[in-house]
Order: sequence, then C-alpha cells, then structure tokens
Amino acid sequence: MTRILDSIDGPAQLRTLKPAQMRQLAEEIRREIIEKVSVKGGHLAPNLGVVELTMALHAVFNTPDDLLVWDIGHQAYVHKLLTGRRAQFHTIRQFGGLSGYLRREESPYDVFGASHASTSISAALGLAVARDLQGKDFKVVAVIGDGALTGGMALEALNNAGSLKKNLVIVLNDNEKSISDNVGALHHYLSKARQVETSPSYRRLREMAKGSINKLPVVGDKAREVAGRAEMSFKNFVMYSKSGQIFEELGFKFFGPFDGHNLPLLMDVFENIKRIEGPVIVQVITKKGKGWEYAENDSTKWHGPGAFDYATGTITKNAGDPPTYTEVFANALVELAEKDQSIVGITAAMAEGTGLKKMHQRFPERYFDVGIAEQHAVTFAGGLAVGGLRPVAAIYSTFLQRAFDQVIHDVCMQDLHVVFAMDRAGVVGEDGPTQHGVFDIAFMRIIPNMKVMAPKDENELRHMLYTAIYMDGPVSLRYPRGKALGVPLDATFQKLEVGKAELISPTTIEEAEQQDCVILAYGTTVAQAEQAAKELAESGIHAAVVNARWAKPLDEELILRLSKKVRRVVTVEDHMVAGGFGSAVLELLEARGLLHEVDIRLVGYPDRLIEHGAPSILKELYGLTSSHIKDVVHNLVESESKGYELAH
Ligand SMILES: Cc1ncc(C[n+]2csc(CCOP(=O)(O)OP(=O)(O)O)c2C)c(N)n1
Repeated sequence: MTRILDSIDGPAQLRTLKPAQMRQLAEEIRREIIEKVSVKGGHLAPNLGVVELTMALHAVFNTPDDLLVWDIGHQAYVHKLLTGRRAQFHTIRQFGGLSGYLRREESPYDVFGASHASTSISAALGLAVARDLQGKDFKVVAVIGDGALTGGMALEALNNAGSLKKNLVIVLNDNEKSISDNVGALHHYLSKARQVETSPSYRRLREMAKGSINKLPVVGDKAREVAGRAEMSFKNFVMYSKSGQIFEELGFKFFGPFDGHNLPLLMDVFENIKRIEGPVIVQVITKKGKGWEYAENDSTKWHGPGAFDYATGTITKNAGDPPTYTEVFANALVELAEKDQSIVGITAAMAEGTGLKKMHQRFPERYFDVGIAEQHAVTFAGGLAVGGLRPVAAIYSTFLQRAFDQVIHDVCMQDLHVVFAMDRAGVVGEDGPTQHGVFDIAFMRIIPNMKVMAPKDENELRHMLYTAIYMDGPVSLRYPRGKALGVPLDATFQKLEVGKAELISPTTIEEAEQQDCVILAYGTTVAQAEQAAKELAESGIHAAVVNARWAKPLDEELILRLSKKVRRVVTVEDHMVAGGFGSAVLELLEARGLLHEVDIRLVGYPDRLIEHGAPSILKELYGLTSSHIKDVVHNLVESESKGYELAH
C-alpha cells in the first residue's frame, strides 16, 4: 500500500491533505518512527506524543517563512519527517546521518540549534525582535515542554517576553513528564490548570481572534472600539477558568488546555492564534508515547531507548554485560549514604540517567530532583554544604556547562565541599556534539580550589567517590557513558591520596625511568594505553603506563621524574586537547623549564565539534584507540622531531 508519508516532501503537501488523510498520515508517522528507532535506538516517547501537534503546526503556520523553534529537539523527529528528510530518516543519530536533535546546517526548517533544554523562548524572542526591527512580517512559534519550562532560562525568557509584548506564540507541550515525572511548583500549578474545562478558553480564543479586526489595514474607530470591548470581556473567561492566570498576569494571553491529539481542534486553535496580537501561550496536553501501548504505559523507560523489538516491546540487552559506570556510581553512593546521614544526592531532572533514582528509592528525604535547573542545583548544593551536609551533585558533564559560573562563584570561591559527579564524560556517541562531555577537564581545572579526577575503571570510581566525599573543598570526578570494564569491585572503600598517580607498568619507578616513552593516561583511556604498551613491547618499544588519576593537582613528582629521564611523553584523554589533561602536563613542563627537553604528543580531540555516531567510530576517527596510541608512541620513538604536537 502506498503511504501518504511517501508523498510528503515538505509542509506544502501536508497542507493539501483532507482530514481523513491527515489521520492516516499521523498513524504512518508513528509507525515509521517506531520502526526506525527500534533498529538503533533514539528518542521515542517524546516523538510519539507530538505527532498531531507537529502536523498541526506545519499545516497552519507557513513554515519555513514562519519560524518554528523547538526546545531540546529530541521530539523533532516528526518535524524532520515532514520537512524533506523522510528519505534519510533511517540514518538518524548514526555517523554521517541526520542529527537526533536540531541543526541549522541540516535544514532551513531547523531555525535554531537545540539539545540542551529551555532555550526556545529566548531564541524565539530574539527572532521576533529582529523581525520587528527590520520591519518584516512573519510568525514566530516556540514549542517548549513542561519539563523544559522548569529551566531557569525559560523563566528568564518569559520574564522578558511578557514585558516586550512582541508577537510571539509559545506552545506549551504539557505531558506532565520530564524524562521521569516532572517536578516543581510550576508543574503543580499547571496540573491545576490542566483540570480546567477547555471550552471557555476556546471560546475566548475564537472571539479574540475575531476581535483582531483592529489589526486589519482598513479599520474604523468604531470597529476598534468593538474589538477592544470584546477583548475586555474575554478576560473574564480567564478569570472564570483560572487557567494560566499566572501567565496572564505576566503579560501573556493564555489559552488552553487543549487536547494535543485532536488534530482538527489543534488546527483550528492555531488558525485563531495566528491572529492574536502580543505574546501568547497555548497549553496543549499530550501523552508521551501516544499510540504505542508499551511507551504509553512507561514513557520514562521509552523516553530514549536503545534498539528494541517492535512486536514485543523488549529492549535489547546482552545478558552478562558488565554494569554501567552509572550503576556502579549509584550503588556506591547509596552504600556510603547508608553509613553517613550527611550525604545527600542532587539531580537536575536526570534521576534515571545519573542513577540517582536509587538514592530516591532508598533515602527519599536525602534526594533532590530540582528539575532541569543545573545552575540552581549547583548553588543549592553550595547551600547544603554550608549547612553542614555532604552534597553530591550528579550532573552530566555536558549539562554542567550550564552552571559554570555557579561552580566558580558559589562553590569554588567559597571553597565549599561539593562533589560533582560528572557522568557521560567523553564522547557519548549518537547524541552528538551538543551532548559530548569533552570540555569538563578544561572548565574545572582552571578554577581555584577545584580538584579534578577520573577513574581508570569502575572499581576506582568507587574509591574516587569515597575519596571525594571525605575530602575538603570542591571536587569533581568524571566517568563515561555506558558499560564499565567488568573488573571486580573491592569490598571496602579506599581513600586515594590527593594528587597521586598510579604507575601501572613497569611496577617500579626505576624501571619506568628506563623505558623509551611514558604514556600518561587519564580516566578510562588507561585501558587503551595498557593495550598499546603491550603491543609495542612485541616490537621492541617499551612504554611505561601511568594512570594519572588527577588532572588537578597533578602528580608533579612522578610526571617530572619520568619526563626528565625518559624525555618522551604521550598524554591520552577522552576530552578536547585544548585545556585538558595533556595541556596541564604541558603547563607543568613549561613551568619547570623542561619543555625543550621533552618530546610530547597529546592524544585527544582537536578544536572542532565532534560529530554524532557510535563511540567506537568516533574514537577510531580521533585516535582514542590502542592502535593509534601505539602509532603515536612508535612515531615519537622513531622520529627526531622535537617539541610537542597534537597527535593527529
Ligand atoms: C540543560 C539540560 N538538562 C537536561 C537535559 C536532558 N533532558 C532531555 S529531554 C529532558 C526532558 C524534557 O522534558 P520536556 O521538555 O517536558 O519534554 P518531553 O520529553 O516531555 O516531551 C531532559 C531532562 C537537557 N536536554 N538539557
């Protein structure tokens, strides 16, 4: 059977469809998304929830002349299917394929790049102001989820938009969920609004849209007066319904809640919204996972699954896989919290992703999900620390970027004891440049008082967490996404010495001094360094391997001693070369006047955005593999070239 979807090359075709065809198309889109996501994984429940909403927006607004700004973009698969990317859709999130989020390079319909939450209202407001200053005429629509609305930026943008009074439509895609259940006072407020009967708001919208006659070019005073009176009386509907009153008071016209799966209703609502002047918020109620019972029943599990079986709804998992770093971290945290009442866990809307869900289950009173609010999370942790607790802020490396100033100003400048557990450090794979955690060593190590470490494996992660919790001042540890190495875990926690690296091979420093080269590996790159050294030995090149453990403070004694003797150093890290661990080593050698005596190569990511794709592909591409490290050492030992180089 030919699909309607196959005839949709852009919104123009969508706009010609009859209601029954639209219904069919919605089903085809759902099927297409489930089928394609089942192969390699991706965002599922958020997309199934916005099929009708996306269709209605593209059908009613004149995209791409009218501008549609999505928040996060994890729910933009439908948007991609409707905007000329149907044929490439099966490549989504794969190396060289479509992005899993929004990218301006990818399509003129992707108005503003996204992936970190809560940006859409700010970006849309900027576009609206630019439009007006240039005397242009088009609509700007932001689509934001109730989860993303918990982010400070979204609230800052509402504050600004409510007073600037620009023509701007904000669609609140309210499914009561962030990844897990949404949290916070605003969420509870919206829950009340959700129970309100829709019809008064709908009547008000229609009447107001009719009243927009005063915006037509030829209009008499009389008509304007009528419209003005109409607008006044429609305010009463809002007072009557109380729905969204808080937003009305902030300067928005608020409409809804509307059923986000009723396509004709949504289209009618947006047709009317188009005619309303000033900033408008439309609350649309959707169900995450809509149309596929597995995802409807557990949208958290199906928010962003890996590959799965369409028919049975089972997510592929290999039996006997080692635990993930996240699991090991979360178990260790709970284990430590059992014995110490002062330990508290903080997550910014990532209870599942960070493993903090375990803290929630075991110690609900010592667990805080603050919403998508990384900045607040950090300063909140600062307050907890001053108050005498031991806060562990578990925030992905990429999302902690949001709270850079809070880490500096609120934590480090006051030397507060906050532990930053940065999950998803290094390349994360298919989620791509916006989500790779490749900047944190750099942004953490430049801040006075901050200590920076990374474990070589999951056993060391446990010891590092313990060490971090029982030291003073701010401290951060980073660990990667996904499966750990499967090493045995020590029964008791050990305190690691601050600023002390581990010499892995050979076992004595005297022997290490006799090697041809020293590989200083940071974090989980130690495994690749060890493998490289093993293979090099077979060809007669001997490399010492050091597990650096600390990027700050560095183990100066060990690094200087080996550098002076061996004079060839390779650093390895799953991070940008600029500002990272290798840079720290360079700074040390330079400070001690040794740079001219030591040949050094830095393995890490170059100064460009690291694209999306399987981590194995990316690591191969950028040389984070044992074979590349081997080549780098080999070339260094063989070559006469002096100085330091980025090893690509
Ligand atoms: C700054 C930031 N923190 C955390 C995340 C991770 N994250 C991705 S989607 C999501 C939930 C978003 O909820 P909502 O906006 O309601 O969209 P829904 O998935 O419910 O459609 C979160 C927390 C993020 N993208 N950005």
